[in-house]
Amino acid sequence: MIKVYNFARGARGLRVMWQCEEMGLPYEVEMVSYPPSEGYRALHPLGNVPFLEDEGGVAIHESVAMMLYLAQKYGPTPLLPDRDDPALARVLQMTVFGEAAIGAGVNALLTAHFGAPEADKRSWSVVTHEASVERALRFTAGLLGDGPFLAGERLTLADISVSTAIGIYRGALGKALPDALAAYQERLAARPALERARARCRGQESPARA
Ligand SMILES: N[C@@H](CCC(=O)N[C@@H](CS)C(=O)NCC(=O)O)C(=O)O
Repeated sequence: MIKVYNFARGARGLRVMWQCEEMGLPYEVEMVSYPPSEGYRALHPLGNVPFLEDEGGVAIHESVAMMLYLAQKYGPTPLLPDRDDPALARVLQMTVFGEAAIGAGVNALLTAHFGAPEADKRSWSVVTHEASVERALRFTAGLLGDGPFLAGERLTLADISVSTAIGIYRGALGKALPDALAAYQERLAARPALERARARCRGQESPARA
């Protein structure tokens, strides 16, 4: 059985749960306390989330790798076009871009926003990360254009990955979005699969592995 370890508000764990809901895959969720316990660190020494376990000793600690693993292991799924589909390249590119270009940059901004001494909150490094994330968002809005999704007429892993990173940017940093991305976020938020995943998150109250 697929098991997703996540913080109560861990957005990247929601990436994986949302995908499971879209694919109709059964999964368990175990909440991780913050700071993570010794028990959790014994399982995953980096101590961050999400962390995924599956049958056969599978253990993964990068959310995009989890998404690709689930699509390949339990697909075929329209979320990941097959090898002959021209949409495959864009889906792979934007799925990785969602974490490498947006999510990772947002993490650097969050660290500065919540942790840096006042004098460093607008350091060269912070301003550079901010410009880079904003550039990535403009690029994403341009790619989306008037389309409903990032790679054609249907939802793919690219949307789940990118939209989650945009959600962290907006939610945790309180940043405004270009209009096209704000509308995109609203459309995706109304998907029943995402609503179910969010409800599963809310339903997990007791921190595990304390
Ligand atoms: N690249 C990783 C990033 C994981 C990450 O930054 N997770 C956050 C929560 S969404 C976290 O655990 N932050 C606390 C920490 O790193 O100690 C992924 O996509 O899974």
